[in-house]
Amino acid sequence: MTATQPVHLVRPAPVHVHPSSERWSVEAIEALFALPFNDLIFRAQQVHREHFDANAVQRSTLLSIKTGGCPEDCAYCPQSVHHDTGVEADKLMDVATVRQAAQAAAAAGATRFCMGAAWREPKDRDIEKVVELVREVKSLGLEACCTLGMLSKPQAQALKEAGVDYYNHNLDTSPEAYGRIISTRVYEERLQTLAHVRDAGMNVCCGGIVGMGESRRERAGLVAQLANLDPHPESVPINELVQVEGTPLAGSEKLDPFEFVRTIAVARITMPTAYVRLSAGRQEMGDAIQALCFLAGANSIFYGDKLLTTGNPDVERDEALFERLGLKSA
Ligand code: SAM
Ligand code: DTB
Ligand code: SF4
Repeated sequence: MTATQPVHLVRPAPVHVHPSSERWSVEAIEALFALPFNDLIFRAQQVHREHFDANAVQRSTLLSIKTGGCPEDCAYCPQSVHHDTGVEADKLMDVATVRQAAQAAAAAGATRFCMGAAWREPKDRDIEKVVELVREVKSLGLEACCTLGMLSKPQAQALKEAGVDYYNHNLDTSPEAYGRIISTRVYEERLQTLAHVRDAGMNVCCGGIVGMGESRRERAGLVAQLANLDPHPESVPINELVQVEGTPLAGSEKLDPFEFVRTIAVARITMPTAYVRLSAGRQEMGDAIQALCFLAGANSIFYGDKLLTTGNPDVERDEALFERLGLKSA
């Protein structure tokens, strides 16, 4: 017998938790991505357990309140007028329809209701109508979230006053990859809206999409942008590209599912107090990969059988998965 500890008893190095103000370099994030899978997941679990109940998952339900006809050319999006996807352009939904959907979401167990609109940026009169919808959702005891495109400062303030708890505005990919995906706006404009949301006092929900043909370095670049927002977002949706026929990204090479799980883990480690949401792409994912995502620190999902225009696992399947994994609602 030697004095050396058997390998299986050697503990990984202690986790260094970065305070929110500390900047993450792309290289440091790439180094996390490059860890052996088990070490990465272990570190993510450690960080997760320091800040959250490891068995609680928050549930948000989405509703597309204004579908299609969007002037932006986001290469992933079925709602852009630039792509022929068969998604029809609709007008803004009326209050009664939204109330009904929100009631159903609350009854199914969602705690947050997220209203999405296919706008580049809302007009002031759109905001007036959305304010009415927000009041309705809040009156049901749900948290309200909106994702309406770019906002001016006063528009962000008006939403905050109406009771919006979270504003979702994704950076989607790294600054370097952005121009390959969207040509009708620049990264800086997204950052500007995020600043307006923060200044107005709403919680920031900001994440991105992986599986768009980006490199690992570019995935690390996206996470660095998110983690270096000061403070980092309270909610971080990690979407896997849902490939929609007619969009330029349909037919992209599918991401290795373990790389998706790694992205979740890296988001958890770099944004310790954020709700990391396992977002679009769950319908195409097996239960085992979803379970790994929860193990990697995902603690929020979109809940209900539809995202905005594409499908999501139905409530029964999610209830069964929660039961099998011993997960509870946050
Ligand atoms: N128009 C607003 C905007 O772009 O901010 C709000 C709605 S937009 C549909 C919200 C987010 O949905 C996008 O930022 C993107 O991250 C996500 N998304 C859109 N199409 C997607 C797809 N096919 N797969 C995965 N995520 C998608
Ligand atoms: C987010 O990050 N993902 C959601 C929500 N925020 C608005 C949207 C996913 C959309 C997936 C494609 C669709 O259903 O149209
Ligand atoms: Fe429009 Fe948003 Fe879709 Fe881009 S992601 S095309 S801005 S709805």
